[in-house]
Amino acid sequence: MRLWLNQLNSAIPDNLNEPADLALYELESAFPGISFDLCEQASMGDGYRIELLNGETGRLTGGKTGLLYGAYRFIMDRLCGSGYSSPVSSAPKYALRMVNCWDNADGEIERGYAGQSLFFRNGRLDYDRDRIRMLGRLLASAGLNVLCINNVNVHFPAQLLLEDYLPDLSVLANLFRPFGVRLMVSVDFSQPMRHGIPTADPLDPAVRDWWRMTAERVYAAIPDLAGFLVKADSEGRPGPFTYGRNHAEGANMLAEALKPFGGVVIWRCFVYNCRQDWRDTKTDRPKAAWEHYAFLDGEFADNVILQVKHGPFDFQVREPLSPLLLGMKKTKLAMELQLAQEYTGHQIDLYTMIPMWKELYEELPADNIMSLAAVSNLGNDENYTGHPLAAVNLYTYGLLAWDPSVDAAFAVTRWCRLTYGFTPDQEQALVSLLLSSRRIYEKYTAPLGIGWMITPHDHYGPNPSGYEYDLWGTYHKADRNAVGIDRTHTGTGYLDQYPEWFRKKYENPGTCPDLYLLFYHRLPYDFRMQDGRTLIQRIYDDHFEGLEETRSLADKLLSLPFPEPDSDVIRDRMNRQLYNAREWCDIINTFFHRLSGIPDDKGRIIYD
Ligand code: GCV
Repeated sequence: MRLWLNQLNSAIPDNLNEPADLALYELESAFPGISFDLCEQASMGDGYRIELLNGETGRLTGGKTGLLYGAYRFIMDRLCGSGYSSPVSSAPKYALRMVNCWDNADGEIERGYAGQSLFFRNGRLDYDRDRIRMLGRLLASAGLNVLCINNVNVHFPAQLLLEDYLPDLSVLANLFRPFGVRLMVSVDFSQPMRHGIPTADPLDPAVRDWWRMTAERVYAAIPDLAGFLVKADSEGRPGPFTYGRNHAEGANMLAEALKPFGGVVIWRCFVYNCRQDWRDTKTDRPKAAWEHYAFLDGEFADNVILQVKHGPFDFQVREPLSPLLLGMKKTKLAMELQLAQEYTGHQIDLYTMIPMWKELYEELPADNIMSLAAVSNLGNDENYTGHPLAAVNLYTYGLLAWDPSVDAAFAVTRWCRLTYGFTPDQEQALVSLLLSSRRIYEKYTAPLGIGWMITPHDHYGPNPSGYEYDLWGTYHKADRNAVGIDRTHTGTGYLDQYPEWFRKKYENPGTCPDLYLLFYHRLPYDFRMQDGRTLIQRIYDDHFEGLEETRSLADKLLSLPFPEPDSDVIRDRMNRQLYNAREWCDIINTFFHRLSGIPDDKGRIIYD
């Protein structure tokens, strides 16, 4: 098993209590020939400045945690071959660089593809301290600093993290503290009702008191807890709507309780009707978040951050940027990404995400948000991410959260070098395979932004009509003539939620970027794409190409000298990806061929 920074000591001592102690330990054990002078300047926070004087003395200046980030930066730069002829300074763009684990107390992970939880077993906090320290190193070296360890769907007994399990949680917080990682807890909005209070109404004085007292207790045990993460009124979770209150009233009530302790409320905006009747053509699910939140812009307390999924649906391979991220100018926002490959191959198929994140930032001014969050792809598999190459997503996410202008190829190259130490040719081959993997996956799955043609619930493999007559609002409405939903002004009006520059880019099917075409438009199969091909031909071509490119990716990937046991795991997963790509290609092509009756103009095999 190879993790990035495997060049460092595999044991991290138990007795290093401060980030500066850890920084010194990591530096001195990585480079015994260099003596380091660490100078703490509190005002620098997470920022640092590194100098290498005459090659033998290093001087590191930084805030309390900045010293640690500086140490890892120096170590990684040197391992990647940087000379340090002049000083290097850096500070993160976002103060909160968050990882959200969807771990349940029984040890299962919702949408987890790397084994069981690293934190919970049998309903209790129960973990391997060495693995937690190793995780601390991985997170800190990637620049990540907030870890929410429990699922946003708070199933009993996870509520006890704020109650009987609080002492255990505090021990875990102590373990992460030297790594600059602060814990966060997902909370159940109805939790006061476990304590004899008949309501969870956010305006009820008894409810407010309960949360105030709870915050006091929690912060007495964990003074640097980052705050609470909340999924409310979403997919059956309790929330303010039950009491006729809006989400500003709900979030602000918790914010008031956390305020004296410097905690934040991270309030998720994943609210939509998950009991939709497929016959209902008035409701268009992507419009939901805007309808629930846009009118509340400016109403949230200053320690509330709205956490918005990057797209209006749910982590499909291609979705537009959520309109909330462009529209809520008076509200603190975090963008939520998903490292767990729920819809993107379950950490079986290769899928490197940073090219997609960089596309989001082409339309998202980095200052529109003040934080990034990502759903974790971690588990207790030996390599932490199931597929050894899925770790690139955790590492590059950290680099992006530190500096959204980071170059995708630079970030991926750095991960490859720190993990495998290949020759330059091998490294270049791996980097280019990783960078192409997202587009390849996109080609063989649901076409041109339409999404959702995936096996319901499990979300791996094709089932083009699996969600078509279901409750989730995720319809493509393919018939014998056309496919897609018109989301322009004359259709569902979804595009009206965006600023004019954005609308103009997508509203006309003749000029809409082709990869988003079926997200915004309903089009006949003989519609002419900008490149002259018909829509149906483009669908066939993409799918055949996606399968071919997967085959070529497999050949190239499997010729690289991965060490054991990575090579076995990679080979096994690659074979499963090949099977999956073929299923997707044939089923999607057959689906559209049967409906449209239009043959492939290149005469390739479509199974009818
Ligand atoms: C944690 C999707 C997933 C759910 C997840 C939810 C969310 O619906 O399938 O497993 O629940 O998103 O983000 O809250």
